[in-house]
Amino acid sequence: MFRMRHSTGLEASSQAGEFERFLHVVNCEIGHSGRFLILCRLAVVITWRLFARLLHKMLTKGLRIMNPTPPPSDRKTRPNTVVARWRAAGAASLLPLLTAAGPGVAALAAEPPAPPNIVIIFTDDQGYADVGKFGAEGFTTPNLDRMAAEGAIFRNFHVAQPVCSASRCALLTGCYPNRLGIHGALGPGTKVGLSSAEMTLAQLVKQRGYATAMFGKWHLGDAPQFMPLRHGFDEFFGLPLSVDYWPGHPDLITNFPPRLVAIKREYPNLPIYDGDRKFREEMSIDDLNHLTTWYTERAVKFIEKNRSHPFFLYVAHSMPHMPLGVSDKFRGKSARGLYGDVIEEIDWSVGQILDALKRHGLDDNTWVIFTSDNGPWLC
Ligand SMILES: [Ca+2]
Repeated sequence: MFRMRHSTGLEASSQAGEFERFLHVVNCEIGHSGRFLILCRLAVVITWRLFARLLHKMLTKGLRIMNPTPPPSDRKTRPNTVVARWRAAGAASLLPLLTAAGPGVAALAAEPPAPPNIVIIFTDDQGYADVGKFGAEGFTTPNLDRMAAEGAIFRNFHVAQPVCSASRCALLTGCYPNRLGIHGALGPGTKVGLSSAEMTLAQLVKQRGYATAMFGKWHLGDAPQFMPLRHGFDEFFGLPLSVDYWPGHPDLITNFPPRLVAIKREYPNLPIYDGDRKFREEMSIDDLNHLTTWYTERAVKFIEKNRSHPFFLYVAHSMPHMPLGVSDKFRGKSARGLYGDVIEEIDWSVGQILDALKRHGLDDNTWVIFTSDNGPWLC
């Protein structure tokens, strides 16, 4: 299944078109327990292969019978597929639904179903117990809890590496990140990034007529050739890196050892991008506090714009990675301080996205997957 190829850096390559190992592991070593969580509206925590098989069956078999870009007018009249109705199965496990996906689609070959929209909500360093369903104290996550109640929870589940860039590389390419030369967390000005030889999830679904967007933290290379618009995303708003690669880091003076402060003060400006242009040359503390709101607003607009068109939306929150930022809507609201406020704002963001899907009648034909990239660093 896995053809090993030794490659590094810009020349790194893989057989990314092999969908068998696509969309993998979304892992959450969340919380002190060191265990993993995934949650989706139909809340799914997945092992690689299960999810890869689902997408494989849907997109390489099921969608083969469809028009690549079904006319909007046809979309509402088409019956949902078995897969499209998986949400209605409530807390049923994903496996039987995956098994049913292939035959279900094939049986409807005479009348092609609408392809499902895909939403992946990816948090940065969120812990296992940082969701109400998993025992959070001092703050609440009603929207995530609702996803857990209506969907499925997968607790045993792994990522390729417990660190930002490598985990994202694995998610978007389906490849072990070391095979692609992506190790750990890439710093500013790195000469290594996601190779153009790779096929990302965005590029894959674009072949089937999906609109694609990414809002949030990229962290797969900050040079122009590595950025999201070069890897299948129609839209991008967010940061090229983690929020701590920032000379304006507000905690530098009080919380960091002098040696580390000296290193971070030498970082170049941390810009915010809108597409391939800079929305900000240098992020400010006020910007940091608005990131979650901005990502959410963009996500909702993207859903509205593509409500009659299949889409893939990847929301990669910069939070709750340090330094923390939260809008005034949530600042001081939780009993767990700034961290609790930040998680409550992320939960609000999830609710905004779910509400947008429901408002436009898309919630029965959209997969929503929520997970953290690697688990907490505030141990
Ligand atoms: Ca991370």
